[in-house]
Amino acid sequence: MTQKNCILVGVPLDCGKARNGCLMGPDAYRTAGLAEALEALGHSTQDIGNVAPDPVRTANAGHLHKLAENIGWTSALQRTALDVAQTGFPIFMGGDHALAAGTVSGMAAHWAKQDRPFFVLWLDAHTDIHTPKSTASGNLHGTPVGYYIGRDGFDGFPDLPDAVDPKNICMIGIRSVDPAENAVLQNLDIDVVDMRRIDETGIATPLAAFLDRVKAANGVLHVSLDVDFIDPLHAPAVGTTVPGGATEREAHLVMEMLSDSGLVQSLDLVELNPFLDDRGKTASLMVDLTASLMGRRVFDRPTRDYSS
Ligand code: B3U
Ligand code: MN
Ligand code: MN
Repeated sequence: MTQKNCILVGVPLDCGKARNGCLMGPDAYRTAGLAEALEALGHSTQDIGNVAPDPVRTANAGHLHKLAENIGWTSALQRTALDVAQTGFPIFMGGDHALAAGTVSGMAAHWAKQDRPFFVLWLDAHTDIHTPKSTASGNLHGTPVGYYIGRDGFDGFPDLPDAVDPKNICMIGIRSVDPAENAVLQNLDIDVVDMRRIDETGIATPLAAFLDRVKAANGVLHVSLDVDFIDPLHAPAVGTTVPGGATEREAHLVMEMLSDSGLVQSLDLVELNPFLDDRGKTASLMVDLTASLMGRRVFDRPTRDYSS
């Protein structure tokens, strides 16, 4: 992979759900040696420290958990993404998945200015496509996809500069979908790769088909990696464990294929809760997966072309 200038952005956002701990995520990635792993691969790194949310006051959050704080993070991160995308390859060290409302919408705005089609790979057990009106839990980490595709119901949130086209989204690892999410997904062209499809075809087939589409469109790709994409056996440091997830090997294969594609331009690492980790093993696995995405290989071999 070509050498990148990796901009490490700490996002200690912990307001997308009730269980605390994701605010320690950025420091866990620093402790697990994310910058060192990237530098060992020949990339340059720049850790710009932690972002802070914009101050926001809203009345009447109803059953929504920390609505004002979520809005303040979304505007701050949208701005930050637009800014750092100009100088390098942003790696957003979360923080829970509510951060993706800001990071993905900011990256979409950046690439819209360059007239490049923007695609998102959502690696997650969940589809996170609720709106503040449809969420039953009130946890806004279940809503970022709803925000960045431009669904109604995000009162008080910053205006969306450029909505992501649902046709340009692929979700892999899905195994927990609420009824309201299922209903909206029936009417959208998001490619939802649930665990059944992974079992039927293997994980490489749907990913290769998606990467072919990105390439054919001359597009760029943002990857949003939720810790719970991976099975909790390998990645226990997450608040919402859902059994039956991707294996460590499947997760590495996804990252290696993404690396071979050369299409990825930005990355979210989300939902790591170091308070729940087992001697840092989840933080270390997330660093190793990022290294695979950025070119680490166990053995030199020709780049594999998966296209049909
Ligand atoms: N869909 C559920 C559960 C959930 C979504 N994202 C996570 N959990 N991590 C909800 O609360 O919206
Ligand atoms: Mn998620
Ligand atoms: Mn999830």
